[in-house]
Amino acid sequence: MKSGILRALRQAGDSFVSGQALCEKAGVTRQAVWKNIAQLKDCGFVIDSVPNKGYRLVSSPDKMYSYNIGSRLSSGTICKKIESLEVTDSTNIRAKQLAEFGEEEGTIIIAEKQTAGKGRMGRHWESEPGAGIYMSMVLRPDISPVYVPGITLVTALALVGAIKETCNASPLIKWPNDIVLGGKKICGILTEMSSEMDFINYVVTGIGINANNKYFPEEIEETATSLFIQTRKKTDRAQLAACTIDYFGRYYKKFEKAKSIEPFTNEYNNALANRDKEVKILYGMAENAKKTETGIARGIDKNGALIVDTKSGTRHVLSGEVSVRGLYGYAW
Ligand code: BTX
Repeated sequence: MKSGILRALRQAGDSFVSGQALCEKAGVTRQAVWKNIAQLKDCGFVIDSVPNKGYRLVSSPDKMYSYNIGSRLSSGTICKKIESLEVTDSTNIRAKQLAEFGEEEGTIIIAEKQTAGKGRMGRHWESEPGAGIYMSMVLRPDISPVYVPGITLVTALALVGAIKETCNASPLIKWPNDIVLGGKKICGILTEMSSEMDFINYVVTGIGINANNKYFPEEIEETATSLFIQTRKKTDRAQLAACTIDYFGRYYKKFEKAKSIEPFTNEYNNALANRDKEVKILYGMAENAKKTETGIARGIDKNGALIVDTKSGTRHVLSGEVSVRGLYGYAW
């Protein structure tokens, strides 16, 4: 109900919405509107209430309440439900628990704080409370498990689109699962799946966005950055989260229908930070890579593999096997 009220207020922009109109739009009684408006004000929403005019939304708090995000989603959104948590270990872990119990596609878990945010291969994801966006989506794609890595690639495209639209910045993709701005990492994507040989039980795609972080721990300050550090502007986290969900939904539906990343290869390659740059392929765990090889990254192929021209031939590198580093910095 709060989502419906906020949506009606947002749609009206600077204009007032009468109590009666709010009742009709949100499908609730006058008393329910009054009670929910009071609760929203308690949560930090600034709402003008003027007799005979109605209500007007002045500002929203920087909090990831489900209704703060839900009220900004588009009508065809993939999102069915948002669980908003003050603290959790990892939104991916929580999403996987829910998926195990049959939670439907489109359920989204968002947390203000993660105590055990995860990266790939057991790595840690630094999750400063209240500064970043930490969210995971439960998906049940109708595709073969072999195509699941493509979900990470379309998530990257969604992040590029949403950041461009919301933050007026132009990030690039560091294949396969990072978004970079100013040559440093601002987002990470972690896709996990539970499947049989040829059947997917569920997929969970987790997104971490460094939005309003001002500093990073010493271990990652060379490679990590935030939207705030790069643009000097505070990001409206709820708006960016909603925009990311909607971009993702559109890409994901097309991807599921095509059962391939092929329709997106050009767009992806245009956003690829490593394109035509020298890269180092680290086989196995990046930190303890036993074998490395350098070459020039050319883009992704129709399977989402990175094409790298090396001295000994052209490689099509699959994301599960390797990490890729720029030769001169994190991204290139
Ligand atoms: P990754 O394995 O590619 O990157 C992890 C590495 O990135 C770390 O080892 C560290 O060097 C660096 N790093 C850690 N934290 C940050 C940060 N905040 N910004 C930049 N660099 C960092 C990337 O894995 C996938 C991350 C997904 C995170 C989301 S958050 C919501 C969801 N829940 C969860 O537990 N994980 C996902």
